[in-house]
Amino acid sequence: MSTTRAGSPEVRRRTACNLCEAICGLELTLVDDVVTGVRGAEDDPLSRGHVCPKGVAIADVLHDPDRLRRPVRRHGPADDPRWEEIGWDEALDLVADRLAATVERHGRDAVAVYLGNPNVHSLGSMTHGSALLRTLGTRNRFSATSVDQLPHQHVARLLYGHQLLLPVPDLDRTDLFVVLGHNPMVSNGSMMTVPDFPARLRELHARGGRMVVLDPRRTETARLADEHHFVRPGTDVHVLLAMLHVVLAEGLASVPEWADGVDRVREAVAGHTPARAAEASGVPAEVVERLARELAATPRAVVHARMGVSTTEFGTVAQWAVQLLNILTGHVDRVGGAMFTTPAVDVVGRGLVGKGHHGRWHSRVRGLPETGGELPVAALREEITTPGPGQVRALVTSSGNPVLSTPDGAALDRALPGLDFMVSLDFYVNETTRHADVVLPPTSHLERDHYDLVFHALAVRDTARFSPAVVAPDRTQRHDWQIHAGLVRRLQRRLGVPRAQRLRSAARLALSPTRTVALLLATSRTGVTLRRLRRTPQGVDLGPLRPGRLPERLRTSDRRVDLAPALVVDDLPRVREALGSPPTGDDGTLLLVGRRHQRDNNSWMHNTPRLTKGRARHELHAHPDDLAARGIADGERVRVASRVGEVVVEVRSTSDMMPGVVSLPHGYGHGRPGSGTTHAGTVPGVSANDLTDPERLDVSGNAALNGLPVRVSPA
Ligand SMILES: Nc1nc2c(c(=O)[nH]1)N[C@H]1C(S)=C(S)[C@@H](COP(=O)(O)OP(=O)(O)OC[C@H]3O[C@@H](n4cnc5c(=O)[nH]c(N)nc54)[C@H](O)[C@@H]3O)O[C@H]1N2
Ligand SMILES: Nc1nc2c(c(=O)[nH]1)N[C@H]1C(S)=C(S)[C@@H](COP(=O)(O)OP(=O)(O)OC[C@H]3O[C@@H](n4cnc5c(=O)[nH]c(N)nc54)[C@H](O)[C@@H]3O)O[C@H]1N2
Ligand code: SF4
Ligand SMILES: [Mo]
Repeated sequence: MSTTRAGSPEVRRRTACNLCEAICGLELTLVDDVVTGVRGAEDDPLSRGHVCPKGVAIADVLHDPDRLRRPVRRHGPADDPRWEEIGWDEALDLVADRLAATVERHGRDAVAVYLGNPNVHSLGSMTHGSALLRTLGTRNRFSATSVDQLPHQHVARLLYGHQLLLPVPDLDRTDLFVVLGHNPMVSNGSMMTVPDFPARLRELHARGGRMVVLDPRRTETARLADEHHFVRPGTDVHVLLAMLHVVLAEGLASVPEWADGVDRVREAVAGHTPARAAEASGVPAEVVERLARELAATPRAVVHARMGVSTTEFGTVAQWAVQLLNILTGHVDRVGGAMFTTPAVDVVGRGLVGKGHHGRWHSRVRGLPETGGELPVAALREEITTPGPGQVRALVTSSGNPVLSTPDGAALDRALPGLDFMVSLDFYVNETTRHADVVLPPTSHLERDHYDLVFHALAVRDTARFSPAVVAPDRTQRHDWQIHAGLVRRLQRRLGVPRAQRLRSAARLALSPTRTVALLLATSRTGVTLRRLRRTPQGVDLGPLRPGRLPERLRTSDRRVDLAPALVVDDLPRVREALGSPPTGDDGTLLLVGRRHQRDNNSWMHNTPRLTKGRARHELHAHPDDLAARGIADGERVRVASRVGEVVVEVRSTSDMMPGVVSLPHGYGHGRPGSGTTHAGTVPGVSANDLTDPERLDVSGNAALNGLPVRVSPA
């Protein structure tokens, strides 16, 4: 780095990467507070030295001149804004005034909130974020959860009694790993914190284990699999139900003593034969049968399904079927199967996160049920644009970019200027926050302490690690939690919250996230304290996942698992209807799926040239036969059109795609004017969510982003 003074001493600091669920331990070198090197921490008991290109680029955010350090207020339209820096008090007062005025004039539901993905990666947002939601008291709460893992949470509550109580694959000891709609070689695992997936996969193979992948694309993970089968998008549900059918019909099931209702399951899957599943999915019946038998016959085996399965029209039934397959083949709560973690801070056991619920209220326009207190984000746009009592007039976004990340983002983009007021907590002006009247930027990752409350609880090994801030922010900056505290204090006063209650809440909010973690650890049964973590910056190893936690670990009222919850079984007629009419037509439609790349991070790491250089990777991938049938050559620009919109993008011909399926990554489409990042605006690409359809939902309210019918033609 040229800005450093020659001769300044080099210092070493530890941190943890918070960019994805893998939470790798990192070793940084710094000269004069400038990060000059990033390495994976070899002695980290969880990540064991792993680091990926994004982790190497983590300091690019810290040093990015485009990153906001102080609040800004927009003058002029979002397409051609002039941003004025203002002071924190002025900004927080202004935001509180406008939000309170909206509540007074139009009611609490007139303020909507959207929480994006990095929210769960920020300790301060985790400890201090819920106070703002409580203070606003709106039912119009949305988050990235409903374009992601909502079916997992829905099923976790229905089966195990808590939305975050999910068994994690015991990847380090399993001998058969069946993976559907998941590409951990690129994504580094999800709903399964697994840094260093490549090494863990090598170890699996070294002990004679096997990995089987079902995916409509021959992915980076599929290439390393012992078996890969193309599956038609949206049809995994049929494969999984047929596997369940085989397990039950062939007497391969063992029902744990803590589970009830297997007869209702048997009845529910009766018609789901491998032959019918094969017809719908393209996965041969022989494979479906064999996989079911192998799963039952292998003592250490586990099924895991992620984005490609969750974000389909049957995400909930499919994730339920995954859990049931693991349970009924004797692999839940067992070594080498899927087990519950024992985190040092047990957010589930200690009730720090609620159990969840469903259908307590419904969205105003479409009548969609809430799940876990959130409405489907696919309904956000219509709640803003449909007039009437309860219409959304103001919006708070925090660490998100729904214009690029939620279905029909283009329509949301058009709707946002119609709001009376918008505020965003974010350190970038992005495609969404460019619409905000005020942007409140928190400190970035390396400027604040971190303890991971969420991902230790989902990790393939029990560990705990505390990472103090690497560099001190300048005094005019604010942490996420301080912004939350400042907003809550001001809003409470304006909304007439009684003084006694305000004082109680002020005392709670004055406690820093680190103090909160220290207190939580002080009463942890694992013996981990903040002091010990400070002395052990690489992290404390609490050992492999432990079997035999059930039924004690269950949070259901009777400490039992109902295998056939009504909210799942009631959706089966819809599945059977789909089984009769597989999704691809002879009408020339192709099915669109998503794709991630090792150097992309959803929509927001595109401002760092280090990650965007090299061969472009935003193209539509399509099978050569599908292109030939349409007279399209490799590299040409094509028009991709769905029910809701169209984009024009370069195409790449590859037999890695299943015929009839095309793939486009999300998180691109930075060409919109007014976004404040210089480099991201030059990265080509279009937004996949200008195509995705807000009407396509799972019963949980999760968006069916994958398996979208599109037409592809020469541009
Ligand atoms: N490098 C990188 N890593 C990331 C992220 C990132 O943006 N970049 N994002 C992080 C986040 S927020 C998350 S949630 C995780 C997600 O991590 P993953 O679950 O691994 O997500 P994807 O890479 O989108 O993989 C989904 C796979 O599903 C396949 N697929 C699509 N439709 C279907 C279907 O109907 N059936 C089946 N069987 N497969 C289907 C796609 O081809 C794709 O290979 O990744 C995290 N890690
Ligand atoms: N078609 C399609 N759409 C998808 C997906 C897909 O596979 N296909 N994947 C979905 C998934 S899994 C996800 S998680 C979503 C992600 O979608 P979102 O959560 O809506 O957005 P991100 O792209 O993660 O943008 C995160 C924003 O948070 C800011 N940020 C980063 N760190 C912090 C912080 O500590 N504090 C604050 N206040 N802000 C911060 C960044 O600057 C950035 O602007 O996209 C979803 N959309
Ligand atoms: S795998 Fe995830 S946590 Fe690890 S370095 Fe890469 S982005 Fe960071
Ligand atoms: Mo995600």
